[in-house]
Amino acid sequence: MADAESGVAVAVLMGSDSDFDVMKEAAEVLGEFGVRCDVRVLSAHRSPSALRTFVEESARTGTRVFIAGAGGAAHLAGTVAAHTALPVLGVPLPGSMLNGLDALLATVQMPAGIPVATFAIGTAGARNAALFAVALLALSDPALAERLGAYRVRQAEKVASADRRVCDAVAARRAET
Ligand code: RP5
Repeated sequence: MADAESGVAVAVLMGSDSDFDVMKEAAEVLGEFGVRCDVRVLSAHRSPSALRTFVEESARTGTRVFIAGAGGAAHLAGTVAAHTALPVLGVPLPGSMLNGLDALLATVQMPAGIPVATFAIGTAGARNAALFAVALLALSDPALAERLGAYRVRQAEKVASADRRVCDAVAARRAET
């Protein structure tokens, strides 16, 4: 699932180490699927040269998908997309005075021609971006596609067992009255 040269198919980027608590969820999901990733703090505003160098170098050495999480005036994903035509998945992060709504709008409102796939604010977005990266890689990796299918089955089983628990609890309550 990764290029032989680097062995790393996905880069998980964040604008600050204050983003790590949320963005580590993306790395965890990728790990569950056996997808190796780089995890880096690189800022569109504070370290633009380092960001550009990283994007260009990692695209050259085999990275296939970039996940970029940032809060506030969140330009990280858009800046990554400006430097590569590979898929860029943006995760708006909370933590600002506007609780991530600013980051959501900054990430999603890209000009036509430079796309960023934008996910939910926060942890759900980080986890879903990782799952989406897995889905992209699975297009050319049947073993990974199988693991993604199995993940969906396990998820549905958890919902079914939650449903049984709730139905039992409701039935028990009704029997008491
Ligand atoms: C953004 O500004 C970062 O992605 C982070 O979410 C936010 C605040 O950064 P720090 O001031 O905590 O470093 O660029």
